[in-house]
Amino acid sequence: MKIFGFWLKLFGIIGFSLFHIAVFSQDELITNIPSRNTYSLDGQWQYIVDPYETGIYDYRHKELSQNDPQAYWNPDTAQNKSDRKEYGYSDKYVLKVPGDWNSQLPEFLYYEGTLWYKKSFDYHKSKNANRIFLYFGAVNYRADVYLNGSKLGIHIGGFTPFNFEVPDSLLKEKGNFLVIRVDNKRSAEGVPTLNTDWWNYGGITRSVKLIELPAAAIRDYFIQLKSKSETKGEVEGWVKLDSVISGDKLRIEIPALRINKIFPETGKIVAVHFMLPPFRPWSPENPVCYQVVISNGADRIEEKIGFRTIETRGREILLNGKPVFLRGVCIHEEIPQQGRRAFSPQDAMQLLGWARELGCNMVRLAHYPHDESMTRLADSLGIMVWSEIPVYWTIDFSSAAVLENAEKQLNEMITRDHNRASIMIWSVGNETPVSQTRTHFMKTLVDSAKIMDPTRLLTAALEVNLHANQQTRMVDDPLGEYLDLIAFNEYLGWYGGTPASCRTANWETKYNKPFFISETGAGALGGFHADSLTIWSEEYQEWYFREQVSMFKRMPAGFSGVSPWILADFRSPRRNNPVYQEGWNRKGLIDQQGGKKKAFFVLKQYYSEIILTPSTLR
Ligand code: GCB
Repeated sequence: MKIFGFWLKLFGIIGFSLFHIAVFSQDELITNIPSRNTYSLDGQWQYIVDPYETGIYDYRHKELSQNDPQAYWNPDTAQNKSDRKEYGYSDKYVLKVPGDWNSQLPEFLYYEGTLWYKKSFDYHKSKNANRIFLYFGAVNYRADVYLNGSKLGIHIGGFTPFNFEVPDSLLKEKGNFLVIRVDNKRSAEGVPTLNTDWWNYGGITRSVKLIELPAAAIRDYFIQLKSKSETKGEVEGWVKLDSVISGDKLRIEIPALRINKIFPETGKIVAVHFMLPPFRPWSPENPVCYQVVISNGADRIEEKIGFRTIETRGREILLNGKPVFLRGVCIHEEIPQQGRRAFSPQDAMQLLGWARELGCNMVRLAHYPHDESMTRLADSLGIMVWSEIPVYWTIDFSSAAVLENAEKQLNEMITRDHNRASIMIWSVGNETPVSQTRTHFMKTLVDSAKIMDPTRLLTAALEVNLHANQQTRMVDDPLGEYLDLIAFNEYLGWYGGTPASCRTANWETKYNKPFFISETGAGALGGFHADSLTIWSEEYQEWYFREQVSMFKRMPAGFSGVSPWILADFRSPRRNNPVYQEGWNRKGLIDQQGGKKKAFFVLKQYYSEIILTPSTLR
């Protein structure tokens, strides 16, 4: 009966995906790219910067037709000496992919608009390849994709992957050209919207690849322990095939656990259900990931999966059945020393390496899904992850199109990472202002996420209200009703009061659930020293965290962790103090040059005390 319920939910997911294919025109996501046969299109791409969008609109601002010779997706070489071409791609103008454009050329630092990318390539299809897909790790914000002059589709949303099937007839052995129109203009109906506190890095920010799939490919799979610890090693999930070959069987092997299970391919979705023998659960102390091989007659996928349970019981979070305290930190996807988007395994190593030095067992990847190299590295380092969609501040909660966009980004985030052991928490947004419309919007996202992945905790970073008694800070956002973890941002002693305010503050949540401080922080310019009352000094920030830590130690039952804001300074156009900020949010525990500020060590000390004597918690 339970399996039947699961199937119903699954059909819901498929219905959802098909609906989105119709609207957004890209294909269902291919997962586990590292295990696929791929051809990289990373490297130098030619570009045209096009603030007036001449590549797509004529002088009456009418859209150019598909084969208009002035459209920037068509061949850009003049046909004869009289041919008037008012655009062209050239090696004089190149950008690196992956990478944001803002950090690559000084004149692009503030650019928000349309930029066209072009890559020429030859391609020889391998013998076993049946279908070819073009895969993007992420493009911020809107991508219109054209191959050899034909439009493959569009994608909206700057931080999630997408792929398009490439028709056989379109791809040639020699002389292909791929053109991407990238538009990162902010808009009121965007997710995120006009207003954020981070840099709007534009461009093809993550890798681009051709992916070869066999017929009957294994498109995606969900192989996870059921969420409750009492289930003791029960794996329940599914494998999604592109097509079914009659009589074919699906095999799942976990060699180290001597698992070798066969499932009949009765349809494109194969339900899988089996028990693990005694196994070593994944945990931050022991991040064991098992090699899992999924195969059928046509395809073979290798994956590393860690098995663990995460759940709540009353006011506690339980990892593998035992209470856990999340020693976290928030991270933006940015390398401060270079003021650019992070995108590579080396970048992930720098950021998660810093988090580890701080003593973290958890990171909050703010405020959007980060590159897959982050979550894969978190799996192997044993760092628990909170992953979030950019439903941030004042997006248009009344719009059905905005909700559809947010749901699609949620779907892509979860689909890409639903086999990562490190991911413990999906977040559907940050500091969204309470109203009935907003709560309905957010609940819709929570409900969808629960269907897509019933095994992880659901949350959103909420705000706190000062109680009528002026001392108690109350978390009573109605959205809390639907969340597993009550998370809130507090900046007591920065946005209001001094750090001394922490001494008398009391915290309460109206929900009998674990609670988590998803942000707290103060700005300090690295290297600026003064007495602790001087704002922007490292000493002020140090004092702020000292007071915060004393306050954490007297938090009521249910306090389950904290992720201070933020690991490192990051660019933000909202931060315009000409002496201390200069376009940077300075709440980093690490400064723009990669130097650790004094506050880093306050937090490190707190975390090391928790590791040694968990009773410090209260
Ligand atoms: C917040 C936001 C975060 C900001 C931060 C700040 O509450 O969630 O995105 O950057 O405060 O520095 O004010």
